[in-house]
Amino acid sequence: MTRLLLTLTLVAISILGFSQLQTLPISEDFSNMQLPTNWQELGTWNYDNQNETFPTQNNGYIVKEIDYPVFGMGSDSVELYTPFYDVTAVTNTLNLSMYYSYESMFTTFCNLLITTDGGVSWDTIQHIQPANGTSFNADLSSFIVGADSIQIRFSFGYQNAGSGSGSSTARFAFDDLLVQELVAKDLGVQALILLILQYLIMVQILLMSN
Ligand SMILES: [Ca+2]
Repeated sequence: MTRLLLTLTLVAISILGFSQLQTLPISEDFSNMQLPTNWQELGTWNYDNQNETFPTQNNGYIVKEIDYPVFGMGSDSVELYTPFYDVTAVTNTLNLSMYYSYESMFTTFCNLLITTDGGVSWDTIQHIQPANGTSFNADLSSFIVGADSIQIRFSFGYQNAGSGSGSSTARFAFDDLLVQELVAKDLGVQALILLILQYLIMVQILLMSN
């Protein structure tokens, strides 16, 4: 019942917040060691600043540990939502990057999701796989065709976790989330370099022919 109320509250907050679009980029290094302003969580996430290799781990990162569920059956998850961001002005590649560690001693899932309709439906950007201190990139361009806004969501949990021991845990930590539009390279400079190279090749040919 409590969970249902939490979910309904979150949906209500989402709908209210939907009209207050943020401006890209999404740039979060968790330097306040607390839930960032306008982010929402379902379940409690924690914060740490040690034992990782993230570029800004020293100022804090977000982390969640899940203990092995009793009997390994049923399901549960913790969710984390960014605010809504305006993507109407995006014309180039919209890229997501982040650093993360994910380890699990029983069957869990860790999904990176995106919505473009205010949280009514969600597309999976990536089923995150267990890895120790690695980085991740995703091109979001195909998800935002015709969209006005995006919201990113992390969903970490288990469903029918299977066999294991009572002391098993799963852990997901991430940091330095950046969602930004990649600016096209300066074609003027590229053209100039190409022209110089062509000139040098021509000079070389002329010298060789003499
Ligand atoms: Ca950090």
